[in-house]
Amino acid sequence: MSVKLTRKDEFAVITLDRQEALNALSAAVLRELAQAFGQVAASDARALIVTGAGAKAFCAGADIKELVGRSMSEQRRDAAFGQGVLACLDELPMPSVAAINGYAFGGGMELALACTFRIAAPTAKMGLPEIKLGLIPGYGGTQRLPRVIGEARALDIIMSGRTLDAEEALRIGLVHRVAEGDVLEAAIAYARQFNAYGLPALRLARDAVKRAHDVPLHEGLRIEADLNTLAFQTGDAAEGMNAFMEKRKPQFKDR
Ligand code: DAK
Repeated sequence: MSVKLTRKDEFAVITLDRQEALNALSAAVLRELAQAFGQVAASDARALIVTGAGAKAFCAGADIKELVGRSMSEQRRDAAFGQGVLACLDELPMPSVAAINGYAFGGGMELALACTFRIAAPTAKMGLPEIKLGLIPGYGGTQRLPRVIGEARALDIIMSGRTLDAEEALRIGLVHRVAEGDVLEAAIAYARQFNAYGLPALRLARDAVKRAHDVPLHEGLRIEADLNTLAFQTGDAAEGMNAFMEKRKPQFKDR
């Protein structure tokens, strides 16, 4: 198994461990990831951390050796499958954090982009180098990158295929933090801040923001009003407002 699902305190941790290929995403790894995301979705984990084994790579992308010699219909099917697997990550009921411990290229960067948040090691290197292979990203990179950093920067990165270091990634908003110490510990510490809040409100907030990209402003405002109204119906909202009135800390119960 190249995908390890473990637990660290209240968090699920998925580690890609195929170090001989810099944790590249073979079809088998994608299938294992799909299974692991399903298990995390059904668990009581407060957040998911995704990382790579070893000091060198988070994930060096799709397995290039497997991409060679595919028919057009096989490629189409593979792209849809890979996109579907990363959509499962994007839509988990809890937040997810990519702990980018080294190279995150191509499908590896797309994996990080499907996480809610990204924390990079100072030595991390990121990019979408598919253009150098005569390809374009196939697991969501052309769609998620511009939504995260804007169209102009995304076009620069995708059409040049260049490599970004952690400092640039932080400056342009591709990653949320650069870790000072161990990147996995930093990702867990980042995720821990969400323990103070209820999962339903966290999920509604994330969904409201993400859906903004798909619709014009007036529809987005309606979505916000709907999801905001939904948040009001939760027990957590009653508890949060009561706690404020009673000048005490809220005890959220995720319902
Ligand atoms: N796939 C397979 N093997 C890989 C790999 C990858 N992406 N990246 C590295 N490896 C393997 C190397 O082949 C080598 O194995 P051996 O040859 O020793 O057996 C081993 O990992 C160590 O790599 P290096 O010897 O190259 O290590 P270096 O430190 O010298 O260089 C590097 C590290 C990350 C700079 C270099 O390995 C590299 O440039 N790797 C490729 C990075 C890359 O181009 N990633 C993007 C891949 S394309 C789709 C369409 C497109 C896509 C997907 C789907 N559909 C239509 C379905 C494209 C997606 C991509 O991600």
